Amino acid sequence: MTKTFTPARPIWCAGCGDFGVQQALESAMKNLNIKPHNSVVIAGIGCSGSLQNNVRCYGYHALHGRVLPTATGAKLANSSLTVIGVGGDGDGYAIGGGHLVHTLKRNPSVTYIVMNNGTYGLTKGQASPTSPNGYGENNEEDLDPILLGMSIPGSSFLARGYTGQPAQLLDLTTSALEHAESGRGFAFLEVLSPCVTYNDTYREWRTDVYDVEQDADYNSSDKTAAFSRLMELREEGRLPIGLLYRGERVALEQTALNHDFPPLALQDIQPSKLMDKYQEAMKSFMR
Ligand SMILES: Cc1ncc(C[n+]2csc(CCOP(=O)(O)OP(=O)(O)O)c2C)c(N)n1
Ligand code: SF4
Ligand SMILES: [Mg+2]
Repeated sequence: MTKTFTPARPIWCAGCGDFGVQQALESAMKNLNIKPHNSVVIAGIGCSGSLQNNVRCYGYHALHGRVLPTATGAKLANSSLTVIGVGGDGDGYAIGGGHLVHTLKRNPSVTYIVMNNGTYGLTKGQASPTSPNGYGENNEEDLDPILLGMSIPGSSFLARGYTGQPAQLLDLTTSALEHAESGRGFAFLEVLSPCVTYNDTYREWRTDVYDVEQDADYNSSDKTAAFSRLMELREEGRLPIGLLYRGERVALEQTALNHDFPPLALQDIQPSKLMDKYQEAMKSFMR
């Protein structure tokens, strides 16, 4: 039990953006008084996935690309738990891309932070879905996961931060956690988090980012207008950051759970006590 709460030291390269993501997450959890014994960080495979080793709460290293189904299962099993998914662009948008679509659609009250560095850092720099056309041998256009989220009617919280703007990143991380904590659904926060070893984008992202919070005309609660503006910004080669969309949708745990019973994790499910029910169920299958 003690070991569960003993964070390890980060193993990232000096200057990796992921340090900033961890800093923002830890500060936001502290500011919101989220307790270690009531929170879990579920991580994907990649450099970014090692974040769960470093944070003082429960941690789980999921199968590659399976952060979101694991996180959704944890939330449904114990809806009072703070569930935070973290991972990289390869984990979340390539092998895990289908799960992102369905989680945006289902809207469980889980926070998901993707450290987007436009590369597979851990495996030494192959192209990911967010790598630009021309990165290495990549000749495909890149995916914009925020625009993907905007196109899904069930999505309720979409934001993008940048590790080069740490104060805003802390605000966005706090807002994302608050959205999920208040049972309003899935909070998707993509963070531009440069890989200084295989794809050092600090210089270009510093000039490409466009902070919608400095734009008085940007309305993050009007999905249609926001979607259209984000498309325009993309065509202009800009990278929008800030709170990009927040709306009201019913959260998955409100509809998927039977609220007459406590959450599964809090029920007494000792197999020995359930033997009669088990045998009864087995008999019904044999009829
Ligand atoms: C099933 C499976 N396929 C491929 C791999 C190899 N692999 C390990 S991490 C990774 C991608 C990591 O990229 P990303 O999620 O962007 O994380 P980063 O290291 O950039 O933070 C891949 C393809 C694996 N571990 N398991
Ligand atoms: S290889 Fe890149 S993503 Fe991985 S720790 Fe180093 S800088 Fe970070
Ligand atoms: Mg990556």
